[in-house]
Amino acid sequence: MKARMLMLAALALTPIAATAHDDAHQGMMHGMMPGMMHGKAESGHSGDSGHAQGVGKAGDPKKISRTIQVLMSDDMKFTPAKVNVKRGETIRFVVRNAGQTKHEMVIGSMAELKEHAESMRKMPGMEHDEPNQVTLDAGKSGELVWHFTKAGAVDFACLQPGHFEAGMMGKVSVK
Ligand SMILES: [Cu+2]
Repeated sequence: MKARMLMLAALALTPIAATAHDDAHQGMMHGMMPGMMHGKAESGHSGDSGHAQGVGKAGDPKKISRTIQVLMSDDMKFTPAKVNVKRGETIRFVVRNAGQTKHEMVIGSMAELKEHAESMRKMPGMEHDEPNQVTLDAGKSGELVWHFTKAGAVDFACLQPGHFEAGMMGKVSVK
């Protein structure tokens, strides 16, 4: 009876040992994972933040690299519609609405701008006071200070209802 108990105990121990081994193995794997995860998380993070910061961020008005004049007109155009900047530059856009209707300059990714234009269509008159945009009544001038942190293309558009759809957009090429 005792021997049988021991046998059972021994049999019972075998799977436990195997499990323990697996656990240890997994533990080792797990021990390796943080490094792997870290690398993965890091690249994922930089990818994410790269997406989020891909267009740059609000610039410090005290650290202006250059000023660029931008004209907005009723023919649904930004002049210039193509702007070249260097990576790391903080640009002060001095924007003037030369038209008879309200226009705005909004900086963002094309996906963000499309989404924003969509909600503007649903809720006309929806006004924002965000650092990535300047909304101007006819004849008014305003400023937009933007820090271009990443090389690539950054889009801008007028999201007044119908304007984006009419092609009122431009592109900043960051090199
Ligand atoms: Cu417009």
